[in-house]
Amino acid sequence: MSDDDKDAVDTVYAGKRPRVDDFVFDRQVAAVFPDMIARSVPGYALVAALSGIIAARHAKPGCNIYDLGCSTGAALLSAHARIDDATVQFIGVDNAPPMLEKCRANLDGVIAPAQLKLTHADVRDARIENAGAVILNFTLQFIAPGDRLGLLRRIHAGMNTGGALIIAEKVKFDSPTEARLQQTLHEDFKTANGYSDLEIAQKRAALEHVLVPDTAPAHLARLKRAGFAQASQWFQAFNFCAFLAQR
Ligand code: GEK
Repeated sequence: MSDDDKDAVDTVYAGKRPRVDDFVFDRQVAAVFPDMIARSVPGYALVAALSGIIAARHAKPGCNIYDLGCSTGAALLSAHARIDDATVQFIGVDNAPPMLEKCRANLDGVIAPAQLKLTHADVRDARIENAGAVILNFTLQFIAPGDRLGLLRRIHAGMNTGGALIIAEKVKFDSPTEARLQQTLHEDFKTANGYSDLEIAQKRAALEHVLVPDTAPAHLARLKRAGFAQASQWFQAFNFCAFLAQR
């Protein structure tokens, strides 16, 4: 991250828009991403930090640690900080060039070039092999629902026995009462972090067709269907959850 961007405040949806287009991870979003995600996703920093701890517990010498939808590299940095082994490879994949550029700027000089591979690709096309841990945080929700099981099966197939898949997601709820409550609390979180009602409403409209959440039980059931020996939930803050599946 350059010094310019470190403190860049997210005002992407602050101005009234005549029409709100679907959300994209473009240059404008990449420039303010750390601020946007910290103020929008309750527990984001904790999830990134704990993902690194979980990845480290599952890393074996010579294995690959993947961050699929790596954005600016927070989870990769966290994993690297806890894995003191020069034979481990850190592989980040993202299909948005501006996000990957930020990621490279953040990781260069921290992770040795020989241990780091950043790939511009759709996670559905990424080659996954010899994986000790795969981090898929806040990214499966952007994949077409019909492609999600296939992606998880490919991750499972590329994972070493004893390896871990870490998934964090926005979730939905079967109960309308709980759905309303959690959405209200999430909006309260955004208000507390300085977003206006207009910003919250325009961002919601931008994400409506782009971010398609599943329920937590649907995540757990699909992880089992994908072949994982065990799957559990280890985090929730309002309508955001994280899961751990082991092969
Ligand atoms: C974090 N894990 O900071 N293929 C590759 N990348 C994708 C795809 C896809 N099909 N779809 C979306 N992305 C990160 C996640 S954001 C989450 C952060 C959010 C990428 C997209 O370009 C973006 O960088 C990331 O997934 C999702 O924990 O903003 O809500």
